[in-house]
Amino acid sequence: MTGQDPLSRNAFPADFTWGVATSSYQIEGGTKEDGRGPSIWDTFSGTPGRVVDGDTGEVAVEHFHRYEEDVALMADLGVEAYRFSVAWPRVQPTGSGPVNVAGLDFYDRLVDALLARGITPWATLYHWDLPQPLEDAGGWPVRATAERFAEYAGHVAQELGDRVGHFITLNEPWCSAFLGYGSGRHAPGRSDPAEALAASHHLLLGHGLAVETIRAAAPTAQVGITLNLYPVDGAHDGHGVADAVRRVDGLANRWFLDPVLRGAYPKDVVEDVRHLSDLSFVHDGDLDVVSAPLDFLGVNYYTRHVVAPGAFPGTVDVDFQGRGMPTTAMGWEVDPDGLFDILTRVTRDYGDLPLVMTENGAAFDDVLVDGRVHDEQRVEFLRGHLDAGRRAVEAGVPLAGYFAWSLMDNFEWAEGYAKRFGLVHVDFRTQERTVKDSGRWYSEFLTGTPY
Ligand code: IFM
Repeated sequence: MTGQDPLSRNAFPADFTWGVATSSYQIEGGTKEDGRGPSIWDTFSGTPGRVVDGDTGEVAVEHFHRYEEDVALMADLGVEAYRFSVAWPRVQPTGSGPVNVAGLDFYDRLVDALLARGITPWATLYHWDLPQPLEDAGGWPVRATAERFAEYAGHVAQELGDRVGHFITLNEPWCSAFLGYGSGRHAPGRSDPAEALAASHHLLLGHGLAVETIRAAAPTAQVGITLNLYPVDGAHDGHGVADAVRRVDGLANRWFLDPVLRGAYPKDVVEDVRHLSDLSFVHDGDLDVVSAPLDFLGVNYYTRHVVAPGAFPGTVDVDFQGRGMPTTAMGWEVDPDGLFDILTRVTRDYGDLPLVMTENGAAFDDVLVDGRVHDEQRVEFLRGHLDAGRRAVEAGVPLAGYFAWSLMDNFEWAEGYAKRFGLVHVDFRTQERTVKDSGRWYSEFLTGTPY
């Protein structure tokens, strides 16, 4: 960072939260330790053909055993908050019933280690690792899963709520519902649009019920949900484009924002999906539960969607297009302005709820040479997106925090270990951690001194 660089943490509110994020299945490993039960991701990744190279989270980056080293690394970097997720199958190996004390103890130790280093813990309760027995009983398309989730969330809040002040119920329910039960690209790998819609509602119902159990167990905690949001633009002005934009925005953004923040599903999307489902799984009173008041909204931002009508005019087919802009290793266009657009849009359309960027980051094809990773593209990505965040604050968005995704390279779901998102490089053979140039940059941005 140079003296002339206008981007500085001083451009953000003084009490802004600065952190890094991870999730349980992506980093922990130790999938059979201390009584942890199987999750849908153990089953899915253990099924040939589901994940690139047959990778699984069985070992991941051994955070389960190396958490103290990882917490020390965060402290060295000057990170002030850590967003991690709790693995439900560690806490309740079958997804219901009594707490597995040994499993929950892991998070006790982690939280204590964070606090000892002055790092504020933010706990996400569901980042996609549903206990397999609950999937066997029907999974998220079944209403009872929402009730089980709320019970589990209450147990965790009861145990950690004396030290954890921020709970996030769900991470990216769009992915759980539509990738898990719609496209089948994620666990549990089912492809049924009606089930995906039912899953989306039961995830949101589980969120609302969990807000109640968390608040009962930890009355002073701040509670929120994290959504993956995208600005949606038309590829051109041609016929049908505006409707493609409306439909994609409807399912990607409004299908989650509206029930949580307005207590209703968007009417136009209800019409769009009527041929797939009559939505009879939405019971009277559900939306009051789903729209329980929150303390913040978590926003994960990676890119913008640019759409046009698909090859079959008159159908719901939509074509996602590129604009020839630089992309990350995931093929996602790097578009910091999209972050400004989505943050200002949420505030304009949904009011002044504090927003927290709970994930933002990029995969690139990093190379480790002589103990360094010169990931200049990721440095530019962070700089550009933080500057977009700064502009959003200037424009009046009540932005309260930023968590870089991710602390370290990890298991990138269906992409296995082929995509690296970390500020810290991990040698997946030796588990050696090496801070990348982007981690050094973020550290200097936070602390004002070179790493
Ligand atoms: O790695 C994921 C994370 O688990 C959820 N949000 C997007 C990230 C990058 O794909």
